[in-house]
Amino acid sequence: MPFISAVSDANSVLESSPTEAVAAEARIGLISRPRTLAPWLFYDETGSQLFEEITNLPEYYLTRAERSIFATNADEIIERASRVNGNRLPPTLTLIELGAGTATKTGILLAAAVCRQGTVVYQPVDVSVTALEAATRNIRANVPGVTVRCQVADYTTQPLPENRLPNTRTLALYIGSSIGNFTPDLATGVLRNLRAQLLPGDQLLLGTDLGPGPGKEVATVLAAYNDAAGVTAAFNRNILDRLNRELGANFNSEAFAHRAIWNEAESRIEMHLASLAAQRVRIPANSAGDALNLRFSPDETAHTENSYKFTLNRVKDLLASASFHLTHTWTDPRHYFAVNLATAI
Ligand code: AVJ
Repeated sequence: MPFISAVSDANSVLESSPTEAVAAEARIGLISRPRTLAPWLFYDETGSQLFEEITNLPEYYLTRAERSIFATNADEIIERASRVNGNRLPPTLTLIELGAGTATKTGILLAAAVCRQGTVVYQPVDVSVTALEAATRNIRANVPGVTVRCQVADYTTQPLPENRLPNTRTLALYIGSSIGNFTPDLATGVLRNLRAQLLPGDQLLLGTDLGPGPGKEVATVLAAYNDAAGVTAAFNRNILDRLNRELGANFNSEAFAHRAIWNEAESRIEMHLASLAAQRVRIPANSAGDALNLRFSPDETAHTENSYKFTLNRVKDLLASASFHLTHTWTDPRHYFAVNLATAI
């Protein structure tokens, strides 16, 4: 995971700039067998733009399905998240979003919260300053009544904002099936890091893509990662271009094929980059170590992403493993995607 400290802490930024984290990650991943490149490397400026494009592709149903769930159920989601047992005053929600990106879907939930409570504090957390700027602009322009407080942080390891007002409850949003990028152990770790910063009664809204089943073909899931226009392929190859730009590597990204496969045993889509020929790549010496001379044999791969697909039982167990109790799940009519509300216990 990249470490980017809060903007105010200039020393930490210098000690651990994004490019240093990229250099370390690339070295560790590319000398491993099988070779790997962590999915957070996708999201430089170009990659974030390509991801935005992916969310609009006809094959990429995830974003549309989740947005439709929000559009249909936002009031109920906010009402349930605000619900109390006993006769205490209903709390005011503060919404914190992990990996907010440009917050395009969040506006629907924020509008529902403003409707219920008049105003709402929204705290997007992301490693990307540009994404947070876009999120702030987007929400300020479209949802009156929201106070936006950004935080630059890696939510998987770093603390969340904790300037809690009296009689407020945190609703943490972790949407878009971002949790799907983590293996089960790491996913539990991410949710435990979040849980450690919440109080009992705080809420988590978790978006999860669902696995193939009745009415959802493996082919449908695969197509979402293998679009006809080749945007996902460009997104995948951009990792190599990024290593060229930031580390001075000399990958020919066109000499690698985008490959997406369904791993049934692990219930996940895997993305790989497969070398189309025997080729050599050099990464000059950098903060992470000496120059690297890599040899790829024909068809040798680098594993760039896992995207886990869930069952509702699996969601329940994952939440329980981090001391959250699943209280409600909303799905779209085709049962492609699930939005899950859980209470911190
Ligand atoms: C942002 C992690 C949810 O796994 O579907 C999109 C990223 N990768 N196309 C996903 C992604 C390829 C996406 N997540």
